[in-house]
Amino acid sequence: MTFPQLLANPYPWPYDGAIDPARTALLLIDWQTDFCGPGGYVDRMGYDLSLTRAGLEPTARVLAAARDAGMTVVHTREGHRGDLSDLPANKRWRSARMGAEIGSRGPCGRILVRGEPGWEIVPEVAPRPGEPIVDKPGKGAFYATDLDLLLRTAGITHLILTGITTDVCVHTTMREANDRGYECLVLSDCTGATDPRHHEAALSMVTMQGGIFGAVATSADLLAALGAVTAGACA
Ligand code: C5J
Repeated sequence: MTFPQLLANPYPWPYDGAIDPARTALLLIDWQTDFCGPGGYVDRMGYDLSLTRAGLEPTARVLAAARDAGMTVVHTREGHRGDLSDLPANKRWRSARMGAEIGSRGPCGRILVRGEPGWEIVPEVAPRPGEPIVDKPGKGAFYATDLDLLLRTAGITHLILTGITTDVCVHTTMREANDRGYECLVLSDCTGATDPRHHEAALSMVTMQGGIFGAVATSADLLAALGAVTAGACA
């Protein structure tokens, strides 16, 4: 079963016709306590958590619809080895300047270290058994991971991106994916950034030059195309 192209900016998505769940993956990027939970990395840096948490509810609805539609669902987590041997010195230095040194101990365990409570994906969008989780040391989910291999082996050509943060890990991953030929859709209300201006700018960049990296839509647009009932709908 396929689903109709959806209303998106700057073109109906995807470019090549119907949405085919067999060739489409939903990416959930870094929905970790370190980026959207109290006591995590972003909180320790002093940013407003409501900005990075804003996309959680719509993402949970999209996740349910994608699972129902039979799409591949892939989760990612940013984090480093316990001995920090995969942590570039400049990344560590910059985080220390913000009072949240990666690898140091905080209320959610060691910041951005694999296996620590802060590194875990938050319950609202928790992976189900069998859904791949890609652990990445950097911003882009393709760098130093097997994501491309997983997607190509599964026959995936189209990606729907959600996650945090819009301007950093979501954008880097979308750019990497676009260069690899994946047809990308970013869901504007299923992302968030530590600065709302950067969120808006990052979304705007996707749509320039006729959709230089792909297209942008809302979760409601996608749910409508998938025929899912949106929250607040009445009989
Ligand atoms: C950041 C991310 N912002 N997941 N990581 O450092 O966007």
